[in-house]
Amino acid sequence: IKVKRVMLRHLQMKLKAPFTTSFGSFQKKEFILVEAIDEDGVSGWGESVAFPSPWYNEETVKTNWHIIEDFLLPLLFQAPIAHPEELQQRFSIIRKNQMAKAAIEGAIWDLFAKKQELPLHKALGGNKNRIEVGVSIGIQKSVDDLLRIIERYVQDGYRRIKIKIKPGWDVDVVREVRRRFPNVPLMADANSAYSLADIDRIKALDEFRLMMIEQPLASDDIVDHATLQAQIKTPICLDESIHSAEDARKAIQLGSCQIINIKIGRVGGLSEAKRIHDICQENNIPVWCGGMLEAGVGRAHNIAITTLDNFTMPGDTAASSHYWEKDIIVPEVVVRNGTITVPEQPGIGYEVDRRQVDIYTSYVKVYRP
Ligand code: OSB
Ligand code: MG
Repeated sequence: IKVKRVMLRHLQMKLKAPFTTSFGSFQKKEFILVEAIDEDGVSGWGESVAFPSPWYNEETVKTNWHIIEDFLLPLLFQAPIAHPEELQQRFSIIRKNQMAKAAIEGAIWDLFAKKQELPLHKALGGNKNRIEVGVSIGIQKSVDDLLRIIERYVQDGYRRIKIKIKPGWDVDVVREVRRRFPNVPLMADANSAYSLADIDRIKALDEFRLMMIEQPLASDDIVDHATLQAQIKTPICLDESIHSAEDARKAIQLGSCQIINIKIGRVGGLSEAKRIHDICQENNIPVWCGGMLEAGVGRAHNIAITTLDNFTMPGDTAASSHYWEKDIIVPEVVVRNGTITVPEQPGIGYEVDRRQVDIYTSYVKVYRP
C-alpha cells in the first residue's frame, strides 16, 4: 500500500439524546475522520474516538490532530506498507496516543482489505456473520425515565442492558431496575467513580446478579481492582485500565478482572485489539467490544473486530439510529433481534456517505508525502 494523500476532517454530529456518565455529559459528538487514499485512488476510512475533553482518557480531538499531523503522517508517508500490522512497529517511537494511532491504522486496515477484496472481518480472521449486541444507557434525570428507556431497548431485542452508575446513582437504581426486569442480562459501568473506600457500596451490588461491573476503580489501576475482585462476587470488567496486550496480561495475572472490554481506539488499533483478544482467549477471559459513541466508520470497525471468536459477550455497538438522525454510512447499522448482520462487501463493508460527511464537516486538511 502506497498512501498518496490523507484527508483529515473535523466533524460535529448532534446526539439524539444527551449521554451522561460519571465523568460528564455529551450533547454532541466531535471527532476526526481519516481518509487515506492510495495510488489507485482507493479510499480507506478511520475514525478517531478521542473526545473534545480529556475526561475518559488524556487524549482529545486536538491532541489527536497534532499527533497525527506532526508525527504519524510523516511516518506513514515514509515507506509503502505491505500489511497494516507493520504500522504498530513504525509508530512505536511515538509513546501512547493510542486513539491517534488507531485512527490511522483503521484507515489502512480498510484500504488493505479493499485491495485484497476481502471484508474487513475476514482480513482480521473473524468467523461470524452476525454479532450480538447490547446497549449502554447513560445516567438519567429519574429512575422512572431510566426504566422507560430500558423497557424500549428490551422490547427492541438488545441482548443486554448496561447502565451507567456513580455514587448516589447506584445501589438503589440497580435495585429498581432488577425489580422491574428480573431476568434481563444487566451490567453497570462506573467509569472509575469509586475507590476501595467504597467497598461496602460495591459489595451491595452483589445481590443483583449483574453480569459484571465495569471499571469501578481508578482509570489507571490494576492493583486495587485485584483487591476488590477478591472481595466481591460480581465479575469485574476492565475498560479504561487496559491499553495494550501487556496490560491485559498483567491484569489477568493479578486477578484484577474476569472480563475485558476491548475498544479499538483505547488500545491503539485493530492489530493490538486482536492481540488482547488472543491473550484473553488463552486465559479463558471473555471479551466484548466497547463503544465511544462512534459514527458509522468507527461502528463498522467495531462490528468487524467483534467477529473474532472470543468476543463471546454482547458489546456496546448499538444501531446508528440509537445515536443519530442520520449516520455517515449507507446502509446505516441496523439492529434486529439484538443482532447486527456483518456486511460482506470489501473493507469496512459500508459506503461512506460523502454528502452527509460534508454536512457535518467544519474543517478539512489535505496531506501528501
Ligand atoms: O465507558 O464504555 C464507556 C461512552 C463514552 C465514553 C465511555 C464509555 C461510553 C459508553 C457508550 O458506555 C457506549 C456506546 O454506546 O458507544
Ligand atoms: Mg466503560
